[in-house]
Amino acid sequence: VRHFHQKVGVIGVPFDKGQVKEGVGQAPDELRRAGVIESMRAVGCEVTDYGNITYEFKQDNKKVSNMIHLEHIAACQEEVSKKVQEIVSRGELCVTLGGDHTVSIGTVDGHQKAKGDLALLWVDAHADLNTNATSPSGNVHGMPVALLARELADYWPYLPGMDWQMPRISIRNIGYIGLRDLDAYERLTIDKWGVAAYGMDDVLRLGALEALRQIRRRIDPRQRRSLHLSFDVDSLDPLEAPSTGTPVRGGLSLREALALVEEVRRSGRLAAVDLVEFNPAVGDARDRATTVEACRSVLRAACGHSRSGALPPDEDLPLPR
Ligand code: NNH
Ligand code: MN
Ligand code: MN
Ligand code: MN
Repeated sequence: VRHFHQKVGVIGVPFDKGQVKEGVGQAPDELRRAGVIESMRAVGCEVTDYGNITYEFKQDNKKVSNMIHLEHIAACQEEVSKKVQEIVSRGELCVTLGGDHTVSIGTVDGHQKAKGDLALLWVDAHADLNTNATSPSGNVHGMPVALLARELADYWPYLPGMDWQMPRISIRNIGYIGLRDLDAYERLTIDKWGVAAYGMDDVLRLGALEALRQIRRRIDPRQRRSLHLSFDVDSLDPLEAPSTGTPVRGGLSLREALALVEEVRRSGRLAAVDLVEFNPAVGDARDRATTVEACRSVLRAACGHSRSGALPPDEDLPLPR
């Protein structure tokens, strides 16, 4: 059996203006330095690294209240969207190394433009469902899902610079796993729309894989949508991924997270993966190394590595004598 060589296109988005801590913008290059691209190749993927996304900042005086750096976000994520659309259209699995979680505004938009209907799995301690009217912080990394969801379009004012982005995904095609730190209005939104939102309590009660099975049945009942995995490293327990801006204790073990990513990968419909919120400047060298290794194993799982060795052996492996 000749195994399928998955083509993977990687972009880095060294963007940190969706939140206030320095350092998250260094993550893509830090991950490259640590050899994650080679680790994905070692799984058997044909990986093209398209480098980092750059953008031209257009000074814009129209400010939107309680939305920090919207003008940077609008300009950067428009470029991200274009690049992701191009990579997904080419049939490559698009892997985006963030950057804070605002990069998913661009990646999901680009994926959607390439593939039409998609199902979005948001793995996170947080729901990222605030609007500028409900956000406790004004940080846009807490708002991407609310920008992407069609049903929430009327809750936003006009956003200058964001005309390229249309909220086209139904909130019914968005699922969460790993939640444990929600703001009041996020809870309200989840309840109002009956969002497939699974917290750490659900992971404990059902197990991670059963929770995922239920989510997939709800967000993609006919199992035909292109799948987008948006993985915030703060979904992991801080013991597994300490170098992140807003750690919340009591999170996913790496064991659970890898089982989830392996299962998503096995669906055969995974078209885009975002790995966001790794901040190499948080913690010490050991924290950074722990977090890099967690990121590496998540990316390997997304590329088809299975801990049970389920990949067919390479045809050019020497046979045992
Ligand atoms: N919910 C908070 C906010 O909106 C925190 C969001 N922080 C995240 N999200 N890291 O994933 O500001
Ligand atoms: Mn997030
Ligand atoms: Mn988070
Ligand atoms: Mn081969």
